[in-house]
Amino acid sequence: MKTLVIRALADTTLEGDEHFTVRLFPAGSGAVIDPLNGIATITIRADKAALGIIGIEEASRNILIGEPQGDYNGSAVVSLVRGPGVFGEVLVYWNITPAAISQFEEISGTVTMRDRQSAATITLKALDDELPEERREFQLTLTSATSGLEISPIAKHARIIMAASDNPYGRFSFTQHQIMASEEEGM
Ligand SMILES: [Ca+2]
Ligand SMILES: [Ca+2]
Repeated sequence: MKTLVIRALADTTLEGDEHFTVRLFPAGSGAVIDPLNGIATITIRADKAALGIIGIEEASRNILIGEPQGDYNGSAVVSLVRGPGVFGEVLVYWNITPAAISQFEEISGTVTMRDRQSAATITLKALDDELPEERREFQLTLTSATSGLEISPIAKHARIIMAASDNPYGRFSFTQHQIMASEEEGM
């Protein structure tokens, strides 16, 4: 019995799992390689940081959303970024607090990022009602993620501002539609 040692070299590149095979070849005449056991598969395990760090993109940390009105459908997009490691499929969970179920179509969810995917989005949708409401603030938080995927502590939250809706201060209108004034009267 002979032992063959294969050593992996450390490099500075972030890499995911890598697989390759080692095959035995007969060196001279007479040597016979067992066709069933002549191949070994080798896996170099991914770097520890290969899954990366995930966070909310800086431009998405203040989001304005409102009830659907006219051409606006009531949605807003929160962008997520992952890096420098982008290897492996990962999941990240988010929620909105306070949990106002009547305000958003979804107040929690999961985002999947595939192997080598570095960006993803969460689409929020405000629900329409007839209630006059003042502007309110919510917080979206990345709550947890696949083990090994780190959530950036500085990019964990986004401030969600729900615009005032349905005339919270009442509707103002003129009681008189034509107001006549002349320059002379003011003199
Ligand atoms: Ca409304
Ligand atoms: Ca409303």
